[in-house]
Amino acid sequence: MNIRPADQYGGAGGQGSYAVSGLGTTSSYSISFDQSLTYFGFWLSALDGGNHVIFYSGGDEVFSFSPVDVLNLVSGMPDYRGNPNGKFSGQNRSEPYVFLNFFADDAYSFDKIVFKQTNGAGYESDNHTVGIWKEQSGTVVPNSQVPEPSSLLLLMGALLGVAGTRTLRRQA
Ligand SMILES: [Ca+2]
Ligand SMILES: [Ca+2]
Repeated sequence: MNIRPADQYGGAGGQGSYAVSGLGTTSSYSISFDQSLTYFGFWLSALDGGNHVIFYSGGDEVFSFSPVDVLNLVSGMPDYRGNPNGKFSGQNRSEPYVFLNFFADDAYSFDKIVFKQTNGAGYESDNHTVGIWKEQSGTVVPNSQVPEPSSLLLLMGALLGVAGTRTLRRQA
């Protein structure tokens, strides 16, 4: 994993630094937790076609979220295109910038998250947020929009972050 100062591709708020994968053919970075969690949120910036986030529990994959899933979320919402922050506002306008919230349903949980890119373009992330959720918020994404490599996929859904929406409106 590389840490970069904020630029047009990442850095929440247009300042500080952010995490990004290497730029080789494929690369990844991961976060492991010493307890099981049911909530993860992060600011995904400059989405590319090979950017996948994958959740694990005890070494088993329980959920993955593909670039197409992100594109489905922001379909018809041009405000989520391009960097929304500060001096980088409006740059890289073709790529989505979103805060994603993931809530594990029922008895399911995760203890590791992998950010993986498969097309030589970086996977940028920032403001990693973890916890055990009690109440969901945001725009619920129907499970039908998510492809199904396994039945476990239906146990988690992704929500667009309210905070990201507010940021974009302020910039508008
Ligand atoms: Ca940051
Ligand atoms: Ca990217």
